[in-house]
Amino acid sequence: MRVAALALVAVAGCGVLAGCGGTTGSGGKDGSAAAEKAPPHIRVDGAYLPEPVDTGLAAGFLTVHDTGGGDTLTSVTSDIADRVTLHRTVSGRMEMQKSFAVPANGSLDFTRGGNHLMFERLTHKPKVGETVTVRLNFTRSGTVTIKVPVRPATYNPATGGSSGKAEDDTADTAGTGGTATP
Ligand SMILES: [Cu+2]
Repeated sequence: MRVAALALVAVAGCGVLAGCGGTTGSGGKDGSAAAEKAPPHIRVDGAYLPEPVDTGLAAGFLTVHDTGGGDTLTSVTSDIADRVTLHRTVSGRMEMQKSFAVPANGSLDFTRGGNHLMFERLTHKPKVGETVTVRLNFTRSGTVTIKVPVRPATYNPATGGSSGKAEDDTADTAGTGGTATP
């Protein structure tokens, strides 16, 4: 079930990126010029949105992978929210960010207890089993549209399931160098 969802996300990402297997073959051997113009390769996986308690707020988690020259995530939009903001967590407190860098050949993680997307003023309360369309806007790669599955509120991506006790602390170990989750 989780595998299928991830595959769906990967396909959705590729559909938007012209360079994702689509146009790379057209230039043949045009060497350096083509390489210079090739867009940075952004891939998003592991995306999920825990079912929120109401229509006020929902969080979103995902990982952005870069296999190009690095990029910057500058904004996010979604059909289900008036606006989507980018947050990081510092010493247990959320701070809104204007942008997030995606390191070259590295990844940018949004995980529980760390960075996250914040969906504000939802059009409706998304339910488990739904998918939410989310558009990620990058400085170099342009807009990457993904389908984000809605998961149970206690969903744990490490196990692929949801447990009664949410282990938020452990989820942070894969994260972004934050050490201060209380
Ligand atoms: Cu937040």
